[in-house]
Amino acid sequence: MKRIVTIQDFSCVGSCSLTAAIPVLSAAGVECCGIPTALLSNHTGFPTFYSVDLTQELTPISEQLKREHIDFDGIYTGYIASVEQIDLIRKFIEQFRKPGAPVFIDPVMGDNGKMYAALTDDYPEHMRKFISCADVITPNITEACLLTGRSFNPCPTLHEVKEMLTELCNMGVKFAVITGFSEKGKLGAVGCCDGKFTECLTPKRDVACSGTGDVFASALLGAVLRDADYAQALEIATRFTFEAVDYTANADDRRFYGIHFQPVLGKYIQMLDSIEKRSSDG
Ligand code: PXL
Repeated sequence: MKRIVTIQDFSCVGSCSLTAAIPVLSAAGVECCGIPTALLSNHTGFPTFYSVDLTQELTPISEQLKREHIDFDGIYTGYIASVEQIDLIRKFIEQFRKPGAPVFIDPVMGDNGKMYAALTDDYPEHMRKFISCADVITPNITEACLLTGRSFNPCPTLHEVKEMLTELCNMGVKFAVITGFSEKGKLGAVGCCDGKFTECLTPKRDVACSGTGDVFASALLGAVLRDADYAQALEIATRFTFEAVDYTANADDRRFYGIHFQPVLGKYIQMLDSIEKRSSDG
């Protein structure tokens, strides 16, 4: 069984970050260890939140894991609470990275043209440097604009998205993916690896729920760890995220704060099983 480590916050309520990554990667059959960067009562999209910063805990935890010779088949970062934490996590990656084990950075910074409330103005510049150590990154449109130094455009054309992807790959990333691209009433993700583009669009639902990007990134990593190629992984992550958003849009008990991905995890497992079937059939 593969074992990865994900470094991001634990938001008690909100179906995001660790509470999305751990179940999704577990459904992929991967042991998902979690190092929390902060403990929050609820994510920062709510009008108020209570937060405990865990910056001081990151180094002792990583030293302890080294002492026990624990290693990982992948490293995945999500919401990082400060620029100081970005530097500590870069060191963690340098120490724990191993050949063939992907480094996934989801550069969680904002959405709908706005940075998340708790992040500082110098954060995008630090994130821009940080992503150069990643194999895979998964910004949304807002984050891609921040990383490439563009002003926010909510509806970029496919051509503009491809330009941003090319710039992101030129920063050192192997597979760059931009989520939340929409065209002709459809919504999905576009990726670029070695100058080749891949995309998957699904019907658009009129619902915005937190955790969607975290579910997508976790599902993409799960598929890569199940030996999907990047294009297959992008398709599975997009289709699974659509199933979760669709379920959320139709749920009677829908609350504004979180994606209901849990009821459709079974569909994700089926999609992953089909990768192995496709490769054994062909
Ligand atoms: O889902 C992204 C996310 C993760 N973690 C925290 C957040 C957000 C988005 O608001 O506030 C703490």
